[in-house]
Amino acid sequence: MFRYFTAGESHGKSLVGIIEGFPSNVPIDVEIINHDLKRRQSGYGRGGRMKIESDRIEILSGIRDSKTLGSPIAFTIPNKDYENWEKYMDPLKVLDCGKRVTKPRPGHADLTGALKYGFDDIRNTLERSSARETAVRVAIGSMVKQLVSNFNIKAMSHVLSVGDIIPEKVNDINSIKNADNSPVRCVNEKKEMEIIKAIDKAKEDGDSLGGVFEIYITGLPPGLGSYVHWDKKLDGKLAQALMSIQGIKAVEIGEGIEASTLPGSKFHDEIFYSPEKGYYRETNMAGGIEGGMSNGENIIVRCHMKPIPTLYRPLRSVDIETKEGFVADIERSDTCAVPAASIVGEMVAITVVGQELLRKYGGDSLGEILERWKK
Ligand code: EPS
Repeated sequence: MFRYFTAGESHGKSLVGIIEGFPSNVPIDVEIINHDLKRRQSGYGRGGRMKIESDRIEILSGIRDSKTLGSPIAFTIPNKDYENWEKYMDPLKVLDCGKRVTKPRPGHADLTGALKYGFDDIRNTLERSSARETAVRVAIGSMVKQLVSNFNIKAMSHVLSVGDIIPEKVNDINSIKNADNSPVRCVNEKKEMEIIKAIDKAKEDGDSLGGVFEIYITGLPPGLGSYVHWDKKLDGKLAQALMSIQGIKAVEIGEGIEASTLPGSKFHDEIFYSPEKGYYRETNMAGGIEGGMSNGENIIVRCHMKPIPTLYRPLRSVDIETKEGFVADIERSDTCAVPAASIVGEMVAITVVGQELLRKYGGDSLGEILERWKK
């Protein structure tokens, strides 16, 4: 089992990641990681910052000759914008406090973070609460994806809706593979146009939009996670990890929302058996998880993201220094980050699956895990 840490401020020198416990002999293609980092940065609706950054990973340890060593993998993703921010963000001496922030933005971590950690400059909170941190989680997920590809386990994501557009389910899950070809990562052409229009309109109005994205994980064996104790449940782990992505307010597994309204006879997936397929279900209302365990069907998770709280049409708040009310300053911001968040979701979900795969089939090297997998 591996664990991981992320560090770094949004306008600091660099983002940092460490993965400890990753098995040895896993081939890692750094260009695949860079490609996934780029996928996160693309997407219609991002703001000016994404024009500055072109994220690339720099591996510092744990990989030699493009194969993991079993030792901690350490890496950085430098922030290009740092050169514009050094005087405000220098770890040893801030030369210019001109960017001191005393006006908390509603919907952000700003006010509560400053109260919690005792700051009179909200920058100390907002730099770390920023979704920029997700670049590190994408890099980690990309390495996990390369690990689980040896077991033919795959993760995909796509955007179902933005704003009040009514989502339509996809019938053919193979079509999700084309999500990268859409600027909003939506594979339904009609919805894609609606989403682009909605983002344009929100931008024009100085507003922001949330939305829903869906993650599929395929190729899973039954039995990842467990029913025996609350903190071993796979659905619980996925929900925790996905909910921790900045802006995510709800996580639905399978038809979790409909489950509360349907009678049992219409919800539960019946079980069949054939010598070729083994046990299988013809429906997947459970989203591939029963009793906190993968049941061998595809895992399906939907995440609901709130609209970005930094608006060009500002909301009312209170200055932490003067305690006076004000209308928030206009700041550079994204209009909609749902397409980017779908990549983060895909990577975070596969990271959980990778951890659970190693928990069940674990070993020190890829070869050892593959041997246990085959048995
Ligand atoms: C973010 C605000 C914007 C986003 C940023 C997240 O950054 P800035 O304040 O520099 O304009 O672009 O997202 C990223 C930098 C990223 O890499 O995703 C925020 O406040 O959370």
